[in-house]
Amino acid sequence: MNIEALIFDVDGTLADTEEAHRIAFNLAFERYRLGWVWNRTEYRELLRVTGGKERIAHYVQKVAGGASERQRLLALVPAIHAEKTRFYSSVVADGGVPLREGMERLLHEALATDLRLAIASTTTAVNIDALLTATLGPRGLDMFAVVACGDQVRAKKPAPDIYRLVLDTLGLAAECAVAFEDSVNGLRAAVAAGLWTVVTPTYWTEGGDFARAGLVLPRLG
Ligand code: XBP
Ligand code: MG
Repeated sequence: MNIEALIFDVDGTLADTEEAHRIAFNLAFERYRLGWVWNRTEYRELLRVTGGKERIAHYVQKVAGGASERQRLLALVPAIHAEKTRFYSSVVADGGVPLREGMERLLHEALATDLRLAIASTTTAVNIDALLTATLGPRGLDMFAVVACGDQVRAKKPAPDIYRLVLDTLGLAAECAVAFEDSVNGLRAAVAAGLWTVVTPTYWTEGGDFARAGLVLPRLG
């Protein structure tokens, strides 16, 4: 089978974004006077939970003092996450987060050889729009035939749903595409969807079990 499309994860793969996410989470927690601060060590652990809303809810379960406080905080999660997304997308829109080394060249070379590009991410659409526009210009989003992300699927990574949605939308069998990921959760999702996967770990994901990757590289540059 010929490869007809490249499917990219966003956070950690297209760009090393998690420090910017971490700072945005902490700014939102401060805005809501929660007294929470996620340091790098704790955030690295929390990244095992994919999805920002799910990550905050997971943290609430750990720190809530009792049932009523837990319910009160869980009810606040969507608003806290919306505030976090405002902070994060404004930093990215201002050019605060570059693409990872070699990524822009790969994207342009792939398009030049008539491969289609797609995105399969857990983050929110507004974050992806901000990143692609800030790093690839006003037509950046148009480089991708499919952008599948966030709450478009019920089950987030490591479930294969987001990759299956991309393949279905592209009208391709898994054998006709290659996935690019940075994390164990992302690799599990791509492999479960039948995709041969390249993994380029970051500080946040290095040391994971990438045995089922087709190829593990420190970077694409
Ligand atoms: C990584 C994630 C996301 C980000 C935070 O997504 O799990 O939750 O950490 O972004 P990817 P949100 O699949 O692109 O690696 O707060 O928007 O979820
Ligand atoms: Mg990722």
